[in-house]
Amino acid sequence: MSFTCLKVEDRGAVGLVQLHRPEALNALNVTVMEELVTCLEQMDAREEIRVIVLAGDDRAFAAGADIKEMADAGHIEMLLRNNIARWDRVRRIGKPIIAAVSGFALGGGCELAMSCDLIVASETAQFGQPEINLGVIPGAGGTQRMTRAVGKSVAMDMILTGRMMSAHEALERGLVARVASKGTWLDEALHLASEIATKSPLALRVAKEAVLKAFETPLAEGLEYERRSFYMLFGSQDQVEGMKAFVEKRAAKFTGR
Ligand code: DAK
Repeated sequence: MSFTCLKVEDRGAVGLVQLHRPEALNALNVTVMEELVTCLEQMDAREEIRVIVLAGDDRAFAAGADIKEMADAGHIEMLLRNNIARWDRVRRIGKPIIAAVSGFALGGGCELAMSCDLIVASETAQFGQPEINLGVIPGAGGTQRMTRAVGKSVAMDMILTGRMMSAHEALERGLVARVASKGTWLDEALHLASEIATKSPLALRVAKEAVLKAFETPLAEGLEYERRSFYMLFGSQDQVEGMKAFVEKRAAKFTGR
């Protein structure tokens, strides 16, 4: 399938997906979201792709859901559009997704970045949940994921004022994993993705699931889940190869089996 609002390419084992609607700062209208989830699902299904990088451009990751598209919608229409179903599909992608954020990541854009597994930010990145200025609240996880990422007090500060958070503050608060310089943000994200792509695809998938479990289960249940997942990987060729390679002092070659 070809996409009108995405630029997509393979970089070895890394699938690079770039939102491409620059005239609207990559605002997430129905077309962008539908293309995005379709593309992510396609990459998830391709064995040769091991890690996905989701990016925007220098100026914006995404400045939110498309306000012009929502402005005249009523309650029932919003319900019937069922956009939330698309967001749920992002959540079900099994491969690691790195959000590479430069410029604005606002509203749904910030929520999209937080739906990814980790964020690499350009020093120019600005995160925010400005929905309060539009008379609404975040609708795709902002109140939940922001709170888990930065804690209640800072999340309240962001969501009740609609203020923006700089990349450095986001790093300090734990919202992003790494900050890169203005000219290198995408390369840094791709480099990190390539490094992760050398690991066992099975172990990556299971590790992602286990970390995400931490948000949804009590500790004892999460520990039990982790233990079962750990044992399960001893049924994989990748575990045999990984440990054998260590003993033989060579780099492991993981196949995902
Ligand atoms: N929607 C539509 N168009 C947008 C946009 C947006 N979110 N953000 C920017 N644009 C458009 C502008 O209208 C402008 O288009 P033209 O007027 O030139 O045609 C163009 O992008 C360039 O923007 P500006 O001229 O405003 O550029 P500036 O550098 O002056 O300002 C800005 C940049 C990012 C500060 C400003 O554009 C801005 O405040 N944008 C809105 C940010 C915002 O409020 N974002 C939150 C949107 S609400 C849901 C799930 C999620 C959501 C909703 C439902 N469901 C599951 C149902 C999420 C909601 C949101 O994200």
